[in-house]
Amino acid sequence: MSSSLSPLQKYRLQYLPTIPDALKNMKMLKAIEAKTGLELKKHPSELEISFTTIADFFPLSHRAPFLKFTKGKQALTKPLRVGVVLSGGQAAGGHNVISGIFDALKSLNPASELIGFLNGPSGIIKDQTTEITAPLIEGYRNQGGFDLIGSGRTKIETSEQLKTALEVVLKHKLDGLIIIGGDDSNTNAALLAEYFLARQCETSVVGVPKTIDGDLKNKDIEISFGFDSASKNYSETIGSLMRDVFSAKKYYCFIKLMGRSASHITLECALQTHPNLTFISEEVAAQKSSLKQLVGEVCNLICQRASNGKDYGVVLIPEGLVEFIPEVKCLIVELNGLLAESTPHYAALENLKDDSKKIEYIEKLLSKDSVSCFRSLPKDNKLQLLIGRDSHGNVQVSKIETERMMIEMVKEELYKRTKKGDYQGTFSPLSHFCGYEGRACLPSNFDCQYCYALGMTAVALIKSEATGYICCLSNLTKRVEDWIPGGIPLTSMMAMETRHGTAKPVITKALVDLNGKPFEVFSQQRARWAQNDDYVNPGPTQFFGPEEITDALTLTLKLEAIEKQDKT
Ligand code: FBP
Repeated sequence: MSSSLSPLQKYRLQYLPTIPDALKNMKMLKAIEAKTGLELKKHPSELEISFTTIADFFPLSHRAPFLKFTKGKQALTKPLRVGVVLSGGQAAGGHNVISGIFDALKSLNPASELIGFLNGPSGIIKDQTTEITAPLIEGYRNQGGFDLIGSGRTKIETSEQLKTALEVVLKHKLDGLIIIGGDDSNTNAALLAEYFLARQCETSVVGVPKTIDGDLKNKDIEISFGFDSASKNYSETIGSLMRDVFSAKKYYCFIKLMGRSASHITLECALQTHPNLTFISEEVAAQKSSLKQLVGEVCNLICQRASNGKDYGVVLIPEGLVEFIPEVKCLIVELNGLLAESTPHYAALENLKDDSKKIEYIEKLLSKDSVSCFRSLPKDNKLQLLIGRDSHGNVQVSKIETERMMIEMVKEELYKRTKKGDYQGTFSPLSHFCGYEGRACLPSNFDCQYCYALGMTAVALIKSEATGYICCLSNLTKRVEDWIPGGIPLTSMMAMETRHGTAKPVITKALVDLNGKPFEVFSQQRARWAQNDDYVNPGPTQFFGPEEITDALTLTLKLEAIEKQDKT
């Protein structure tokens, strides 16, 4: 932790998250099969044909029951030794998961120990650890970032890596290993749990749902942590930019929002701020809209507003949009194949220093359709599509400046319309990326409390010797005291997907549901937002003041809860 703290950071160190009633006495917790609160449902093994394949991968853990915690008899607990690792991108609240784990362990038995694996899952493989002590954790309570132990994107999946991980947890005599991560990290947690079980290793492996993207959720996991803080952080920025645009009345602001594939963040920010136009990637894919059509949509908005004397506006663009536009998606798939690190083209392209030569080189390799799509893109975006892939071999959408791409293509189209006499306005665009700042900001009250309770739930699962589970708190739209802690078997969240040509069990990413309540509310209002200036400025995340402001929930969470209730 930096030795300098702002006055607000110091105040936040003192903030005490409210604890769900069910977690108030860790010593009395008892795990039971979920019958109420958490919906009792049949395990996919009883429902799906794909079960045979999932069961093949998880013969020992695929039948684990859903769990929830209730009050049991006070029991003495032996000291527990637990390891924790942060995996993937930052999400506000990560430090509170760790402080929740730490406090829960110490409340069970003051001799319990927590060790942090450094810099992500590679810290397990390389056995790089630090002991998390009371004085150390004190400086990180309610603070943003992941810097207490760092994070990383290494995956533990090869047999060599699994073997090393086993040796390391045995060496540290761990009762539990907590993996704080997104869908891929939790898939790997399930693999690790199964691997340990098969080798009679008693270390429980427990996952915690983390990602600002909000795509690690289902009927039981209501939201991943970090989504609340990130969408509040971005909504503040959007609201302020709107106010500027509305005051100056001469700019069009194109704002790209982080969130990888899913558009949950963009949808939440649109509901909070009411922009003139918002693209939702899932809708673009469903309607099979082409890039030209999307550019046309923006231009229609600009022309119509110009005819009402308005040469300003705000457009929201989800980070992953390009991957959902059919022809760009095909182009990206071709490029991913051509530019995989093992291919000669990857090395050849690396050796070309001149950007135009790189573009020429790749154009020769692309199919007819993809080359025409590639040629239609602005030069900077062509080059961004050629940069290194992520650890899954996919293009890094956060590095593609879709907001600038849109601006360039809109400029061209407006020029044509001006020449035809269809547009007489003035187009002064601004671009903005709401990205990394929303991942490491000071966590909102919601994320502080949610994360702390998730950390405690992880310990409850380990104490119950449950393995292959992800922590779950349900009832999140109710008072924190009424949240219900439980555990969801990771295998119940999996489906078979083809990755790099091989069928693999993976936790399915939750994309925006076009039949869901948040999208329905958005689509009922967007026509009004397009022409009227109904801008809303939510302001910065508040930590002091009335609870309805400090502890406000995202509209996504609220609307999904209403939808769930309507269905029952
Ligand atoms: P996780 O899925 O690991 O939570 O990461 C989320 C995210 O912030 C995405 O929204 C974004 O596309 C990506 O990470 C950026 O990755 P990197 O940190 O490698 O630049």
